[in-house]
Amino acid sequence: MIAYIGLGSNLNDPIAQVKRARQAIAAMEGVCEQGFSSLYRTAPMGPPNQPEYVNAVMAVATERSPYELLSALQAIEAAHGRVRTGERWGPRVLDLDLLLYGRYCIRSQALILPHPGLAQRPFVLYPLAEIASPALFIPGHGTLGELLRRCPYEGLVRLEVGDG
Ligand code: PH2
Ligand code: MG
Ligand code: MG
Repeated sequence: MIAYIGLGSNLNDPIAQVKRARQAIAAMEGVCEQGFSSLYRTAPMGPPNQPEYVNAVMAVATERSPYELLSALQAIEAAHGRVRTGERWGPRVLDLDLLLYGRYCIRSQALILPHPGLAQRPFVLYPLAEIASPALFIPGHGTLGELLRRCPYEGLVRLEVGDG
């Protein structure tokens, strides 16, 4: 299955956080990196009195279930110093979001797929568009190309060209 993961950080050297997280994900058992976007510096969504984020999107091929993937991502967040404060959309050392898992639609306590918010967030859609086809189908929303047309390129600065 092809899955897409959103990476974000706005504390403690965000660029290094995102790069380290990429290595950790690529090293996971049953996961094979398929692509990695550029890094973007992005305006914070949510409370405005927080530093800018660095965001990127990674594609992986995986044999692991969406729940296994989710808990492995949460373990990486914790290992990389993520402390869950409970503040909604507040600053964080590392945020790893499972965005898409093939065409799965899941609505459980632990996991919602596609990731809610994916369809409106420029810091997800534009990096995703670097490593996925505009024809990528996003259940409940249509194609990536359609979503991009409705999402202004706002608050994004591309930092480094991806090598995915
Ligand atoms: N993540 C949040 C809250 N706000 N803003 C940007 N620009 N990028 C993020 O990844 C982000 C955010 C909570 O996950
Ligand atoms: Mg997030
Ligand atoms: Mg998250």
